[in-house]
Amino acid sequence: MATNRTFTMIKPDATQENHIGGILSMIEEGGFRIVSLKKVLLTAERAGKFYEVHAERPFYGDLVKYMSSGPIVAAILEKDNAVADFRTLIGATNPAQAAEGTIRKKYAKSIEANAVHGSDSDENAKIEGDFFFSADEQF
Ligand code: DGI
Repeated sequence: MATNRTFTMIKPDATQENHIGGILSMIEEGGFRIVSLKKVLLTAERAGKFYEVHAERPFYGDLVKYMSSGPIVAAILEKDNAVADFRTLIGATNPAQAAEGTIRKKYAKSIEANAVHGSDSDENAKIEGDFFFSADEQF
């Protein structure tokens, strides 16, 4: 498994407010190469499957509803130390705690509508990338 890749989604709030280009620019300027890219409208069922690990959390229902409320942009990204460096670039889950210069500081509206997703491990990056992209779309 490649350890120099991570997976991201630009979430519905950010796509609806025309921040796709701004966020992709921050990603590329942060040194990441875009390996795979697509815009998708998730059904509630697909969103629920993606966030299955959070199924027991109290916010799961709201999260699934939100993530299927509008299109998202899914992408696989490549860079040395991709998972950790991308978590640094996106900032804290809660934008009130996100550092200056991070994507969430600039674009997130709330802890739920927080503009972007970033994988939390190499293993999850692979699982999440494969959730959206077939092998011939990962190059
Ligand atoms: O890896 P992160 O996206 O930073 O955070 P996470 O894996 O802990 O949670 C996944 C998503 O779930 C997060 O991006 C937004 C949502 N979430 C997390 N904590 C809360 C939450 N949503 C609500 N409404 N309330 C929470 O406390």
